[in-house]
Amino acid sequence: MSGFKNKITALRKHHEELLNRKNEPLAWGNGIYEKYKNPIITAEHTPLEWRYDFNEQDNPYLMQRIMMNATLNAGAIKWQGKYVVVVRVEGADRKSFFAVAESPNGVDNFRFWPEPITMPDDVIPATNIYDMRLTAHEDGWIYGIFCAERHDDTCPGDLSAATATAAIARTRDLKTWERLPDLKSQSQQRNVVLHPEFVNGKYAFYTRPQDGFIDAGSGGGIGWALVDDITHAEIVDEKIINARHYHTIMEVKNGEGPHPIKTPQGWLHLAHGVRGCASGLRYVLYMYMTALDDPTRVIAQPGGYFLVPEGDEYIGDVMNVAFSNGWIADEDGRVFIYYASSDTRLHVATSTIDRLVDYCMNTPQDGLTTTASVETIKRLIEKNRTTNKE
Ligand code: M1P
Repeated sequence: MSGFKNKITALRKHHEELLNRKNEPLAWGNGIYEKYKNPIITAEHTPLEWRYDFNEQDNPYLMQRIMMNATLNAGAIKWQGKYVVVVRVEGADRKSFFAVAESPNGVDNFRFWPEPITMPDDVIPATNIYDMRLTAHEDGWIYGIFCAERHDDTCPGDLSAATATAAIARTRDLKTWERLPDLKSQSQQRNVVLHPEFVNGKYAFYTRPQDGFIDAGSGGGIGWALVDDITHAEIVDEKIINARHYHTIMEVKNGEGPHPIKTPQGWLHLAHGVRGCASGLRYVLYMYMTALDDPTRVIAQPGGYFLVPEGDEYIGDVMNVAFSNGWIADEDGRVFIYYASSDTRLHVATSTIDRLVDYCMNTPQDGLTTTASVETIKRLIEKNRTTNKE
């Protein structure tokens, strides 16, 4: 065999070993969920055919002709018995695109489908698209809501001025997508999520109004808006249902993660919160619950964060970021939480509906001051003192 062919064989073997690598839960977690030893999808997991030209004449050095930078922020859905994620893949050219990967068990052996998604661009074309939230809606469609980024042409001299808009697409098979007009809104929008059920006969959106492309500014938190016609979706009335607060994990920004999971006790929400510090913005995940009869009424809000970047997760393209826009609730009560670390790679954490509801209902709220936090700790100490006497 020629040297070139040997190189290809070795490359394919190395890639297969990565794709077939078994994952295992880490010991000594927090009791709320288990994190896993390996990230589930990295840039190296992308198919070799996307990156290499295998023609010896054209690529004698077997170089990567197209490099991939990151695999992050994935929407998720259980589809035909498989754990399926719609990954934000980012090339070395900084353009993100969507690609489907599937696993038989949700924690390892993820493989990309042969080609990335071709997302129709027949509305106002976008420069970049990312962070899809998947919703299997009760109307029968699977919707993908994602951010469409365009240059802000009102700032002609500023090459980093951009706008964020919620784009809407739908599919029946995750392969062919129909693009609908973007969500119309007075403000810029990112982290928009479609609720899975009709509310008062209307489509319901979790929103995140923001003053600029980066700054949430006066857009007080996670919002909620009802829409009559999803084929011409427009926010007419928007109310904030999960507000930001001074000196909390969501002081600077927050945003809904995947669509909430329905449980007998209420809707279970996963979201991200952002605070500023000397090393920049820190993105962490948090949870809350809302009432079944009114998904805008918060019934539980555990204080502080739920999941943060730890160890190697801290390091990456955008440091100190945990972000999630996909989870899967299995029929047996298990929950697979897909989160990205530092805008670089995708991980899974596993838990159950029961544990997550317990976490939400029984974790003390943020008292918003040091005094309140110390009182909360002392109450637990006292409870344990009493418990130990029995
Ligand atoms: O870089 C961290 C995250 O920043 C954005 O989130 P937000 O709109 O809340 O600031 C998004 O671009 C997200 O993709 C990214 O992970």
